[in-house]
Amino acid sequence: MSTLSPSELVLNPDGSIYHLHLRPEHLADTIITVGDPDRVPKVSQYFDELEFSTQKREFVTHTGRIGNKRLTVLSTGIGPDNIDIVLNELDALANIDLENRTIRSKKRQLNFIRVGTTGGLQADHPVGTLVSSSHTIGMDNLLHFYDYTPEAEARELLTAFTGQFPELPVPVYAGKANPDLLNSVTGNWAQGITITFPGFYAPQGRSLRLASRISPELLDSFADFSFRGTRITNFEMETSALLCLAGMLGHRAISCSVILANRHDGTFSQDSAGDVDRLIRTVLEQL
Ligand code: R1P
Repeated sequence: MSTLSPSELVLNPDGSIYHLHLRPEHLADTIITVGDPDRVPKVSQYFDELEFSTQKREFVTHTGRIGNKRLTVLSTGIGPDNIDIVLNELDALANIDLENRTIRSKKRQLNFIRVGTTGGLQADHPVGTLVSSSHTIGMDNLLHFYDYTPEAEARELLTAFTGQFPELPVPVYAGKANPDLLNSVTGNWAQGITITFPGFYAPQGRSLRLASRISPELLDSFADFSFRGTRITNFEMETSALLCLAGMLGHRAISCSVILANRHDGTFSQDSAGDVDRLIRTVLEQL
């Protein structure tokens, strides 16, 4: 059996995985990912018991229990590049024997639930709307570095999207949420396609002092796209990487967000802390 070299599988002197600073026993099967490190205690405040916490760089981790359910909540920081680190390192904790540096034959499946903030696209989704992502379109480049073969429905979505928008400035990819996990978030959610961008400013059409090469008109016209009756609901910076990498690794993932900004009417939430807290409580109740 081949072993992973120290340069490939990088461990800290205490045996923890390099960036996240976690050992296998610190990881629950269900992992809530949040962008903001300060959002981790805002989730774990609802735990009945906190058993472990640590931080390295922007990666803050709390593991604990609500009732009998063991949960890990972990901050990823901003962007798909960080999701690359988080997904690979958490999967290594679950599915690689770190002492022998070998991949385990029996695989452990993890559940990932992103709890994030987002920009809404549709007129009927005001700030404060909760969104679950049924599908994702990646305008970031992360999955182009992997041998990613989307399933048939994601391929159809990609064909439809690139057919309607042939002048996109970058190559894109598509993926979908795990349907079983997606069905567990029910009730007052808007469900739709999430577009993930590799930046907050020019990639999402914002121009402060530097002009964006992606026109606001093109971004606005994404609101008119629909795939099998499902519209594009929101823009953010992690979902494509999370859903697609989790699927490739045999894990289950969904992305849940609250709309803090709405592109259609130019509004921003007057109570972002309250909106995020409502998202957290809704997800924890429905898990
Ligand atoms: C940008 O402000 C950040 O907020 C959104 C975006 O995806 C990006 O990470 O999500 P989080 O609030 O979860 O970080």
